[in-house]
Amino acid sequence: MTSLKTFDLTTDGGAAWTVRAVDGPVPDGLIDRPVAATVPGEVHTDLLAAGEIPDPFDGDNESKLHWIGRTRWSYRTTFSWAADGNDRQELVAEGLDTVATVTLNGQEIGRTANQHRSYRFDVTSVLVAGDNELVVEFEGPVAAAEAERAKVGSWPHTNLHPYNELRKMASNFGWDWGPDVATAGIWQPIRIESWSGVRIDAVRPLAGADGVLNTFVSLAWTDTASEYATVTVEVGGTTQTASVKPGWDTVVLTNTVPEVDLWWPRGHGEQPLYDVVVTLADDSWTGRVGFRDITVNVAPDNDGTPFVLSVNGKPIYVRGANWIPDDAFVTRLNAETYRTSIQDAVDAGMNLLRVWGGGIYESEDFYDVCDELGILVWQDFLFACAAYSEEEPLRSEVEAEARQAVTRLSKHASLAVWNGNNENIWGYVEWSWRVPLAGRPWGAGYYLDLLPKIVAELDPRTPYSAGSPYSFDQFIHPNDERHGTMHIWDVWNQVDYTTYRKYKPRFVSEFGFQGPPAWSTLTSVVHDAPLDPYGSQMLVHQKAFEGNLKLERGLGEHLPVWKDIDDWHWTTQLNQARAVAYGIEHFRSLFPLNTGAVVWQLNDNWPVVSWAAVDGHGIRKPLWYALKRVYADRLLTVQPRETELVVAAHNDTDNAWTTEVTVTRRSTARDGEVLARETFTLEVPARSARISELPQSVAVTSNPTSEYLEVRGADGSTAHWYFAEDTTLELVADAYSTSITKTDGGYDVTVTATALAKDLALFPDRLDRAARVDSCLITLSAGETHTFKVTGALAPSEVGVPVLRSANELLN
Ligand code: BMA
Repeated sequence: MTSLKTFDLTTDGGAAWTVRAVDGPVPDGLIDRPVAATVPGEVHTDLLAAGEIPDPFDGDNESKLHWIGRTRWSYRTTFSWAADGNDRQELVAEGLDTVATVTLNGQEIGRTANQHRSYRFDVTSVLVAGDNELVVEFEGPVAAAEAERAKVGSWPHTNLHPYNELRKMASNFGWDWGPDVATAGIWQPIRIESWSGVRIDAVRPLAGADGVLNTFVSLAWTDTASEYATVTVEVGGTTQTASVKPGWDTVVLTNTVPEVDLWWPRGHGEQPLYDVVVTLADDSWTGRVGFRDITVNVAPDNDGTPFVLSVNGKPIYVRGANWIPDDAFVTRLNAETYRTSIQDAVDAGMNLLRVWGGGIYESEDFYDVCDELGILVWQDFLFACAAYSEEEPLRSEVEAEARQAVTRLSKHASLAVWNGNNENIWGYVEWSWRVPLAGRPWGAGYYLDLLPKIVAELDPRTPYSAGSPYSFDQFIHPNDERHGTMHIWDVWNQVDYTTYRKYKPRFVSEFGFQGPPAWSTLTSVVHDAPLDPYGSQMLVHQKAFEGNLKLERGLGEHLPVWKDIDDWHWTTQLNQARAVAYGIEHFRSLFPLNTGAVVWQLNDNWPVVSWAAVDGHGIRKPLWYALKRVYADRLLTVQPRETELVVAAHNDTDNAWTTEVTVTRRSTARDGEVLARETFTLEVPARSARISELPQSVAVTSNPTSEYLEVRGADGSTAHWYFAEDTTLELVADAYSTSITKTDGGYDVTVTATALAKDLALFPDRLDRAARVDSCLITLSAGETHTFKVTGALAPSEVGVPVLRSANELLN
């Protein structure tokens, strides 16, 4: 006999929770006073909802709320439970953040110290019929991390707090783009499971391109269970059944789906998904799989070490972005917010997101959307920019969390890479850790031994990489451009973005450049008067080391230093977009030597000046539009080679690309006189690149500051080349005229150029926070027209600088 009943203890399930500050640097009147709480949730959002604290994102509130991370918090609920005849009752906590003591009816039933795993406590002898009281008391996370450091020793880390002492999301303690809002709470569902006999403990359905699904079902039995259990797996019209002897903990069932439809990343095919249903008496499990094979080829070649991701045997050029937790308060995220943010990647032409190691093992919602939309996921294990103890108690926590994460996520069709850590191997090699480490282990045992073994055991169909960056050889510098994955951070931190062209990287898994969020996003939280990059609230929302300095130095010869705050905003947004696009055009021009670019970073977790393409309010920055252009399936770009100029064309589609290309050398002056013109037929086979040398007639000029190249494919593909940086380019100040017409729900803003108009951009959110526009960074030659489609309110008389911008007026 098997029976399983679930008793939901979340707020959604009807349980009423409170949270109370137990002790710590708590403001007057709050100590010991219960406040209504949401479960799953976290203390910051509870205090915010109760009106006990102001918005942590606003102004300079962040530092005023640091006491929360040093306070002990107690979550409490009471519930009535009726005996149901089952033998065993267990409290299942899917996620507790982080150092907690769990007490039921006054009796301690467990202690936890890992946000990244779930817990199951036997409460059979503690639960009573009638009223029960459940209390989960959390240590202040900052205090707990410091206490752990005092106890077991210090390991090198970046940023302020010793986040690497605890298994808790690193960026919750603050990062160079994120607020320090170290929090506590019951961040995942919590329930009581009451059962007899046998139940399903975990399911790992691993599907391959051969149509075979191997489903590993773990079972849990009570001591008295004596009857065989029947496990059934159904998928794609096939059914397999096994009869399992009491006490057996794992059974594997193999279903073969005939004529299976393969899952592909977007741009390479469809994303068929198959429901898997596992049943065992009245317990069941459902999930979805996609049938596909994924490999990463890192076998040395004559150029070094490639990093080629292949799906179903077909190499994939990776056009990706790094993903950080999508809200500093992750419990506010849901299926809808994930879908919106992942759509930002899809609409920009991306096919991969890298879930960065300072965040979380992403949610089912995240992976479900990626499975459906064909976005490959590279999941880091949660180690970032630090050394980590390999001793107890951390070691066992790492193993437990890794086993759970791999078990939970291995089913997803989109899961493409497990990666050991973010920059820790690089850190060991270059960041002066060896003196403070004094010979102690620092995490290599996880990345090179424990984690690959766990992946090989539980998810052998998914490739493993020891770190990012990594050269796939212990004796080669982990960030060597010739080998494996590379992070390019000298651009932004030290050198001009033209340095991107000095590299010939096999695969770039991080590179990026900062810019401010949308004006409406910025001014909703920064209230300095007057607004200034160095204003006190602005500096709260610029976390990067010497960030303002790097924004200014990053202008190089490209753009002039701003005259006022409006120009600051536009100039730095524009420079960010150009810098990253410059890098990607170069990387793609190296195909097939280069096999991927993963930009830092797609998203933000609050309103901030950062590397993100989409800001904390979900507004697409100019960078996002630049990414959409350079991540197009077919990219046309002009690149310098040794001594000549070439047109580099990368055709990342399954069809040959044939088009007439016209290259015109024109004047930047009014009417844009045509000085030379050449036409050639571009033929690029499927998934290939072609380099075409440009004829001297167009490639050479004796007037670099007043001429440019316009490259147009008959199929609409476009590229431009400038012989001089904007700071010396002779751009006409009033290079366009504007006309505005009302549409359903918005306006059409049509711009007509009378001379070269560079990087036209419209920012309707400056007039109406809710207004959005469909395009950005449009370059027009004299006579050309572009219509910006705006949804939202607009006062036509206000559509001028700073709402409508181009590079032209920055220079005049
Ligand atoms: C990389 C990332 C993050 C960081 C980013 C920007 O090192 O891995 O740690 O936020 O650079 O500095």
